[in-house]
Amino acid sequence: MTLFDSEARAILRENDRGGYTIPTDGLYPYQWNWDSAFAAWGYSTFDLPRAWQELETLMAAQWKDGMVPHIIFHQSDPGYFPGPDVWATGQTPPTSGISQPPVAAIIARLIWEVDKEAGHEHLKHLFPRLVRWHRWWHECRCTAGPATITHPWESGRDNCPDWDSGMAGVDGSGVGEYERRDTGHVDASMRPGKEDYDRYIAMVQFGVKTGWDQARIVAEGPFLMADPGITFILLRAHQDLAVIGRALGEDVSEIEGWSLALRNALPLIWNPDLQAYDAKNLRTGEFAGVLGSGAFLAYLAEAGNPELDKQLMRVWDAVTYGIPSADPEAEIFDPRRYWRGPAWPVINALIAIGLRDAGRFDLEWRLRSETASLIKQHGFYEYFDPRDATPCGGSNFTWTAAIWLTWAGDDREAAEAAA
Ligand code: 2M8
Repeated sequence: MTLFDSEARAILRENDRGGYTIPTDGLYPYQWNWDSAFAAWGYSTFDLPRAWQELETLMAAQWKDGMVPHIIFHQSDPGYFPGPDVWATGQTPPTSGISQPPVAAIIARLIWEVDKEAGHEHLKHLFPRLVRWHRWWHECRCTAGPATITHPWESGRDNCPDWDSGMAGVDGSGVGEYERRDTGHVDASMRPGKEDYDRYIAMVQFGVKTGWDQARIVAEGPFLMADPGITFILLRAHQDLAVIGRALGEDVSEIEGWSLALRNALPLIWNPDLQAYDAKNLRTGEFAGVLGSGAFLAYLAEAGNPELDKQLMRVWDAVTYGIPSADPEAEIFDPRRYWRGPAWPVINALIAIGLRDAGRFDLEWRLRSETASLIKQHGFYEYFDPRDATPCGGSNFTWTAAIWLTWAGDDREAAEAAA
């Protein structure tokens, strides 16, 4: 075990709040949906029972309609805004009113593969819950074909240029006074602007006004965009959930049906002008017209193609470290601002799973060594400037530690030398 491995483990332990793990102390003091799934993957390298517990705590917050919320506010913390009183969802424990990228089934399968026998009972417990969540995605968010989001925060790639066109249609002028907390923890130049926050809060206030009626939010809400990132994650997650179901002897035909429907919808998010998958504003019918890292999650769902390969190599070769979250050759590129340019180790790990599955080991290795280099130079930060590795956002970050333990820290050369 290297020093980095022990440091990564220590970060998970320090961020453990008893059954759930926060992303980082201060900036994000609650349980976040996909962060928690990545934490579980990290624990699976040294504490399997704790890995399963993390997923179980997450799924225990599932709503009656099947949605698994993006934040679970186990205990109140004035250091984060917007907190449970702003979301006002009436859930116990309090939660937010939107979801987040459904990586849990992908990660449940990975953890189960570490020890299938030990995982069997846990999977039996999780499977029906995951099926209900995936059904929620299919019925509440995939009605137009691809997966859609009702708030940029639902995408997990919150401040991406992908959402600019949808954000432009949101009126944030009447949200009233509020005090942001994020800029008290992190340099404001690395976070979204005030106008962005006004709009984020306007969308939350709309949800509250409908009593979090998801059908109304989709039909009438201020923001609705098709998200390539979630589409590919959900597609991969459907496939992995079907694998889990088959292993448990369950009938998986419904899941296979969701999977097929989603794959058939992929042409709807292919933008021929961009020569890539693209987000689409479903309120106007227009493509976002910007290349973001969500497009490259196609590799996770075996949906890559030669045109996308060209785009991948163009944006990747334009920087030094990993896949940038926005196109470095586009005007909107902002290399240190949250999701508008930086490289995110966690997104690199997801893309890498797809590259590895497709046998593209050289690309996977390049992505892994560049990601490892970011962490080795500066530690377990939330995101990094892809040109010069400047660490950005929160430190001692759970998902960065987790992907170090599960992927980035794997030293292929040492393993080859030892073999
Ligand atoms: C970021 O999002 C939260 C809102 O959900 C925020 O900025 O306050 C995103 O990077 C999101 O993907 C992530 O899950 C969360 C916690 O790491 O932080």
